[in-house]
Amino acid sequence: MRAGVVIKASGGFYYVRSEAAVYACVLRGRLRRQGQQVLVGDEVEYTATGAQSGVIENLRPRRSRLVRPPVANVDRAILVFAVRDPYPNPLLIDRLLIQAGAAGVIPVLCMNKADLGAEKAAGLTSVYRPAGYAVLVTSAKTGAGLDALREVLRTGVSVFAGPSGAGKSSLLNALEPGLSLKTQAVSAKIGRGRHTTRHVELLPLSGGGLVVDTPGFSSLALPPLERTELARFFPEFQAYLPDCRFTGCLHDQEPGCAVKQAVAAGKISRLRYENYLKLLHEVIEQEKRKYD
Ligand SMILES: Nc1nc2c(ncn2[C@@H]2O[C@H](COP(=O)(O)OP(=O)(O)OP(=O)(O)O)[C@@H](O)[C@H]2O)c(=O)[nH]1
Ligand SMILES: [Mg+2]
Ligand SMILES: [Zn+2]
Repeated sequence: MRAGVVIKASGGFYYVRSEAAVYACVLRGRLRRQGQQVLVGDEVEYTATGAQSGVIENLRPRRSRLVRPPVANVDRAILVFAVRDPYPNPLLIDRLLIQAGAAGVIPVLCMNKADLGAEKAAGLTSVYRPAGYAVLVTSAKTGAGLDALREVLRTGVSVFAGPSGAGKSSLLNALEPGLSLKTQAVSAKIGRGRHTTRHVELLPLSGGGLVVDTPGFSSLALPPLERTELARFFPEFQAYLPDCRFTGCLHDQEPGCAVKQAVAAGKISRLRYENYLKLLHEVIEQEKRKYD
């Protein structure tokens, strides 16, 4: 039996890619009867029934699973924000970083449209790199930073996410002109692009790696978290957590909080800490709703 990856599902067929060829496969009846769900990104075993057709016999265990977009075995999330048009919202950046972390996916921040504001890109880089994140600065327009991005994407499966109009599809087109993904100018009136990207598909890059383009969004809820878990998703807090006076410290109003001391000493970005507090209160509200 051969092995491959499902790159697309459409019209009852699963398109399985294996050794640079693509097979339109159906599910073996046994799997269908079991109600087996097959996701884009699933690694499957199949038998070929023709040069371009086959039958899926087995699913390999999933390493991870994203709910939105629904993709299995994602290795990393490329979180694309523009330095402007639209302006980046740091709270949305932090939400996406937490969601990636909670889903077991490695986040890579990509500050795009650097041609429109190098200082803004540098400013955000100086917040997020010391916090422990990989940050790329790119321009789909000038090609700046694309080699570094290509290098990051070279292995495994990467999902592009971020607000509408940030340039996700443009970056992918610049990396791989053959993709011809639809892009759309950011509407001056509403300050953000219309959603131009729809179905989920893994796109192979000629330099290696599979990528998923997704439609942008402007707001996002946190995954269900306990209030005490949130700080775990702030890598730069980790070194200080053992020094808080109280176990279960939420790093809010508690005395003897080592995180707050680190913020006061300039060792943790105030922007990140303030976002932490906003998200903490959101998590607490969410918990209350759950137990009401
Ligand atoms: N100046 C400049 N413009 C860019 C850059 N990247 C993308 N754009 C423009 O920004 C607009 C939106 O780009 P898209 O690639 O469609 O954005 P997207 O993130 O895919 O948007 P959705 O699919 O709606 O989520 C287009 O008009 C692009 O030409 C860049 O690096 N610099
Ligand atoms: Mg797009
Ligand atoms: Zn604390």
